[in-house]
Formats: sequence, structure tokens, C-alpha cells
Amino acid sequence: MSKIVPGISPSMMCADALNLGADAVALEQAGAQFFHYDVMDGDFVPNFMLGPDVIRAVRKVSAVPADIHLMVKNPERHLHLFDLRPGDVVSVHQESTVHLQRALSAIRAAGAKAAVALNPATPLCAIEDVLPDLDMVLLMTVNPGFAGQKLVPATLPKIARLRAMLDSAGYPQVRIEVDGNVSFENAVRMRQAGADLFVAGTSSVFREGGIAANMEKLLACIQ
Ligand code: S6P
Ligand code: MG
Repeated sequence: MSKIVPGISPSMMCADALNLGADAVALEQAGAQFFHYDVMDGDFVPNFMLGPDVIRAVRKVSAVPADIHLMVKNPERHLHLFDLRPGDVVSVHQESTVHLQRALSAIRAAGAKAAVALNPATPLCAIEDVLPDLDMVLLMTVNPGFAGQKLVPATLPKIARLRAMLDSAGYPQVRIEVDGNVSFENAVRMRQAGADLFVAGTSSVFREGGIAANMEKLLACIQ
């Protein structure tokens, strides 16, 4: 097993937009490892969400690193818009660019960690040739675009296959993030399969019960 410390990356699009600063502080106090920002362009996915200014605003109240999930076409054209900091991680979708290796290199050149995101239907072989360029793989466990969806069951064994693929190719330090319907129950199964970073949205942290209690409960599920 690797030495990766499992963690939670709360989905900021699921936070209270009218009280984003207060939610960010509460999430940091409850132990969030990253803040997950869903950036959507209305083209790669049929929805619009969060942009660089929201990330800048949250940075004023919290030093938690940004986990930026770009659901935009040709993401390499837009990286310059983000003020990336060491410790941040940026994910680009394999399906969103024909210049995947270029995009991943550009993220590292900008000083952040590089990740590729895969839709449920995209096979793992699509990233075989960029393993040296990766710090993390984001496995979508729902189709991207919206919160509140149901897990695509075939993505669970995919997590275990990805962990085996990374380990056997000599990349045990590359993290696996899971995104979509990470409920308390699903998180346990995802952790057993080898996931180590968990995007927490309406299925867990932003449910009734409050941020502090839900974060504590989810942390217990992924230990
Ligand atoms: C979906 C997006 C996600 C959601 C998150 C919501 O396109 O990438 O990050 O914000 O999955 O969580 P939940 O628990 O509502 O599925
Ligand atoms: Mg996301």
C-alpha cells in the first residue's frame, strides 16, 4: 500500500452560494484536504458553473488548496486564467482535448499538480501513455455536469483496476479521486477499491446534519 493520506475534497458548487466564505471556513475546520471547484463551460458539459473569481474569493478566507475540475473544451487554452499555487491540483478531461499531454505539462509548468479526469465510459487504456505526466487521476463515478446523480455501478471495479494499473506501472504515488454520488455508503466501497480523494457533495457533506458532523462521518468512512 502507498503512503497516500486519504482525504475529502468538498464540492464548492454544492455549498451555500450566499454563504460561501462561512462554508469554506467550516469545511477547513472540519479537515477538508482540498476544495473541489467544478468549472463548466456549457459545451463540454450541458451546464455552467464556477470560474476563477470564485476560487480567488475563497482563497481570501482559507488556505486549503484548490482542486480544480475543468469540464471545458480545450482546457489548455484557459489555464492562464487561474492563479495556481503549489499544492493545487488541476484536472483536465481526457475527452476534452486532443492535446492531453500538452495540457498536463502546462499544469505542472504553472506550478500545480496535474490530473486527468475520465468519464464513466472512457477506458483506462486512454491514459496509458500519460502516466509519467500525472499526479492524480479523477474517476467520474457519474456523468459530469450535475450534482445529485446516481452512481454508475461499473465505475467501482474501475477504481480497483486503475489502482492495479498505476501500481504495476511504477506509479504508486499517483492518487485516485472519485467524483459523483460519494455517499457515506459508497465512500466505504470506493475506499476499499483504492480511491483516496473523495469529492463530497449533496450525497454526504451538504446533506442535512451540518458540515461538521457530516465531515466527521465521511472521514470515518474513508479511514
Ligand atoms: C459533477 C461534478 C461534481 C459534483 C459532485 C456533487 O459534474 O464534477 O464534482 O459537484 O459530484 O456531488 P453529489 O454528491 O451531489 O454527486
Ligand atoms: Mg467535479
